[in-house]
Amino acid sequence: MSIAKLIFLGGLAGAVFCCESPADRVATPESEPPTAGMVWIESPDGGFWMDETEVTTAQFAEFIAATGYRTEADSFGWSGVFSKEEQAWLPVDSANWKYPLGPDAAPALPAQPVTQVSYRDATAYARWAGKQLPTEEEWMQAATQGGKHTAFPWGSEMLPDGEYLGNWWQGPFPYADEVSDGFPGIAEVRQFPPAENGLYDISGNVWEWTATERTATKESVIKGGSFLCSTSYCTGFDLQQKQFTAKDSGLNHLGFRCIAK
Ligand SMILES: [Ca+2]
Repeated sequence: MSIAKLIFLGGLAGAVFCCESPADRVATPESEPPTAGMVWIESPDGGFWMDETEVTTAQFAEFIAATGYRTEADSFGWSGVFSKEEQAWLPVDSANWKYPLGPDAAPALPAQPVTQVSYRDATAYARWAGKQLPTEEEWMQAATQGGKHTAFPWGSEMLPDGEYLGNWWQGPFPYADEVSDGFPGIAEVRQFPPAENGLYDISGNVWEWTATERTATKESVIKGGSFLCSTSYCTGFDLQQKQFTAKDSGLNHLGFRCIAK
């Protein structure tokens, strides 16, 4: 299985949305971030604010209500959902940010990370919020605590003292999830302790879009892994891992968080 191999039909959501640009703001540790719930990340070129959690369904709903933005999944009329029964990614009609598993399943909880958002959707949200997506390098700067911990936000051990500190898949993917971390699927944000710099869920739960592109294919780098990542497959929750995903992909294990400079 490779999420990058999913074929998502072309076409752009013809949405119009409000455009608040970061403008002239220059972020410093003493400055006010554009919204509450952001943490300061030191970096060699001056630092930036970063959302302490992945953008939630409730936050994305505010954006939709304020702008009338139409996501690419809504425009296409379907989106990608992983089926444990089929052990494959399937196109599901009317799956979207509000109903990430499709209209016949439960809606997303307000405190879940929003999913079924394309790169365009994520950047539209970010612009509306006066923010932007992090580059892969910025994401890594934040996730590794300034390079101190290169494998996991908390250090080099996957399970310090045997404890799960992120939401992923235990056991052989995609056959059996042993749910040793307590979450059989997506989890609401803040279910695990934050990293030293205050970021939650930077490893696991949902993959996160970055602003970095693989030039040859125009795909975007995604980071952090998800509840579908296991040591038997992609190990995406290891900070050194990444995947490349088509920009118009909507998937029920892919979300984002923003930064502000
Ligand atoms: Ca899990």
